[in-house]
Amino acid sequence: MKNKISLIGVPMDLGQSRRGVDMGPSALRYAGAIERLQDLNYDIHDLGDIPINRPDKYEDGTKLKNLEQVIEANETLAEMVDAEINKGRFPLVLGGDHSIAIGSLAGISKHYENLGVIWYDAHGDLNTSETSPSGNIHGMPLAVSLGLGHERLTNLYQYAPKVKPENIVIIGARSLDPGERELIREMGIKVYTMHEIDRMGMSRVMDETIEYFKDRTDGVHLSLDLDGLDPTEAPGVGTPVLGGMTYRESHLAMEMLAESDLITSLEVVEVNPIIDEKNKTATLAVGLMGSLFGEKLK
Ligand code: Z70
Ligand code: MN
Ligand code: MN
Ligand code: MN
Repeated sequence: MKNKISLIGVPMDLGQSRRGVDMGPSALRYAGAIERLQDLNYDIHDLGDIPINRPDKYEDGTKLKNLEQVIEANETLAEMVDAEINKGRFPLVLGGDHSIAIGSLAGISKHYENLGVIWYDAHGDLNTSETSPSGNIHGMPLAVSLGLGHERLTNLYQYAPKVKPENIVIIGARSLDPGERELIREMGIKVYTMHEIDRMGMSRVMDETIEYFKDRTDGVHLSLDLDGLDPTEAPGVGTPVLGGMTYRESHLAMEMLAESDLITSLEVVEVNPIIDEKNKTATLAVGLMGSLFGEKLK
């Protein structure tokens, strides 16, 4: 892992309908994100939070919600991430709802021939404008990055696609819409559902994931959606889904990724302090960042 990290906050909640995820960057900062990494001797450059324009009226219904604002925020983010990688720094993006992965991946992927993506999430986020049951853009970023969906999203930062289906591993899925299942089948996307995690154990899931990425990718982006964890341990998320990955499984996953030295960028998304219990979820997220960045007990 590079020892220079650039931190970018994206206080945006417009990719879905529940307010509060826009406070994610504050909650993660308050939980000690920067100090945690400084204690591990990283050189952290905090670029602050990017400005987000709110719509005059929050959109609802099932068409793409707040499309203009989501595009604008993601364009800004893509430029910033791109610039930080050019300076030789590791981009760490704090969200915000998961629609910000569109901008992260747009800024990151042009630096790689074969960017691997680990999608740690209860959801597949593989909906398109056609298959989305909600119109929430946070349910679409992985499809968008594959080049599927609204043209202004897929072509953000003027290139598409950002990732290849064979370079994606989804971990923790337990809430997939019919259109998403079809896409997973059609494209042969590798998914470890909760069923597989239960059967195989997280240790083997991560061994396989690391082995899978080792030779085929030249960088790996970890997209960490806190709703991948069980809501008893991570209650402060917009869309809690029962039966998720535990605190211990998640720490093990991060520690194994740290050992593998494969991860080249990270985003932490969907922390909603409004519905959290005393910042429990942000604190958990910061702990996971500690493990990912090499924290050891001895
Ligand atoms: C559903 C949709 C989603 C995150 C919820 C939910 C998607 N599949 N993604 N929370 N992070 O509306 O597309
Ligand atoms: Mn997600
Ligand atoms: Mn999710
Ligand atoms: Mn740890």
